[in-house]
Amino acid sequence: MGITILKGDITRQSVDAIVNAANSSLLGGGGVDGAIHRAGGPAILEECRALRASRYKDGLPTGQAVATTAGRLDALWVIHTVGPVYTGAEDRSALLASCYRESLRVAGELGAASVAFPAVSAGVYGWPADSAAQIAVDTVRAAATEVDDLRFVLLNDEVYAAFERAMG
Ligand code: AR6
Repeated sequence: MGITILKGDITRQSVDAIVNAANSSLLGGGGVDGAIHRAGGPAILEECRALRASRYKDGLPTGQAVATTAGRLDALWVIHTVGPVYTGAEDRSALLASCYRESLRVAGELGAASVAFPAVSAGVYGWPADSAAQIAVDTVRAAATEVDDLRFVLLNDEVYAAFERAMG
């Protein structure tokens, strides 16, 4: 698998699947979630609502992932995952790692060969950039996956620099 890091807006990527740093409601929000729904259009929210009415009545649990259409994005699917909110009081690293593993598992089920990831939890959810980047890079490197083109697409300069360090 090739792993690359890119600076910019993930909604501009042309890939099989774009991963969304969602919240458990699956009904949208700010940050990358807002950008994906805005750029992809209402078809994504429609499928999210259907998921809430069926498989995820209580919302998508933290650390899990689920796919929908990508609407008008230049992708086939959006894979929604819910990162943990950062807290110094408890180590939630395993949940953050799970977001990457589960997103790759879903990508594998879909047959996605190229996947773009944002820095899950590194925005509104407050995860320190270096730690978020290290967990992301270590987890995807360790994953058994069919995905052969994996891109981290990072809007924030500080987060991009953290991923550069984590890539080594
Ligand atoms: N392309 C790439 N990265 C982006 C983009 C973009 N268009 N927009 C923001 N980022 P966040 P979280 C970066 O807050 O921390 C939402 O309201 C951003 O700079 O989007 O997991 C959800 O609904 C940061 O580095 O996600 C949840 O309620 C990274 O994406 C909550 O925020 C993640 O920041 C999730 O918080």
